[in-house]
Amino acid sequence: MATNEQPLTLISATPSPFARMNRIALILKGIPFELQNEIPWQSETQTPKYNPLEKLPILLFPDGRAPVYDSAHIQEYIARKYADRGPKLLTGDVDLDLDIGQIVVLAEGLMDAIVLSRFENRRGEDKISKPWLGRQTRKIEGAMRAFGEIVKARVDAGKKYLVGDLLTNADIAAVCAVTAVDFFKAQDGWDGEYVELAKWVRGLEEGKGFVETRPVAFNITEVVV
Ligand SMILES: N[C@@H](CCC(=O)N[C@@H](CS)C(=O)NCC(=O)O)C(=O)O
Repeated sequence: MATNEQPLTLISATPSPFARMNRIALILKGIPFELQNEIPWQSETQTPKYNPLEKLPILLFPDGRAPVYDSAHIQEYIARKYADRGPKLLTGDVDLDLDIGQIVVLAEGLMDAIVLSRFENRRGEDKISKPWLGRQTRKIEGAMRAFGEIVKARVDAGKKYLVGDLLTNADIAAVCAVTAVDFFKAQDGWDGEYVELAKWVRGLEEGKGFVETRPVAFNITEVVV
């Protein structure tokens, strides 16, 4: 690390699996950064100031250039910009990186479905749309089935990681999404159904970057839906 390196700022939320991906990458690469924890659903949040989509994570630069948002976009930037520090997180091979990107997309879709069903559930029994909730549940179950199959195939092949032989953005995204299923209680009994997946996630969760970023609940006091 350059001694005079100014820290980046990551707008984050303590339970956010999206922001967690970026936090893990920054920690693993040893990049100085500060966390600005927000509750993006509350009126006092700074999030809309930096992202018209009003979502976090958002990466702010010390040189004042435009903020960058969307976790996958930030994650790719971290991997490319700091390719010479810590684990590479991308392979540099176009086809393997396509596989990594696909797993990141699957993880993001799973996390989106968890967030949507969580808020649908908060609407109150008389307002919940059962078909909408069912749609999100199908996505969650489908993504978990896919992760179960992906991980089983890799474990059966004697591989520790999802793509190639080193830790990548695919592993980080998968762990963040699957642990969010647990944290938000989005699918009961998945760990009994996908035993290899549960074991694989538990193993990575003990590593540097993962331990420090385990999700922590926050308290939304305003009505969101
Ligand atoms: N596609 C976005 C999704 C991020 C996202 O949904 N973040 C949540 C917090 S976990 C958020 O800020 N939601 C506020 C909103 O949707 O208005 C990303 O990957 O960064």
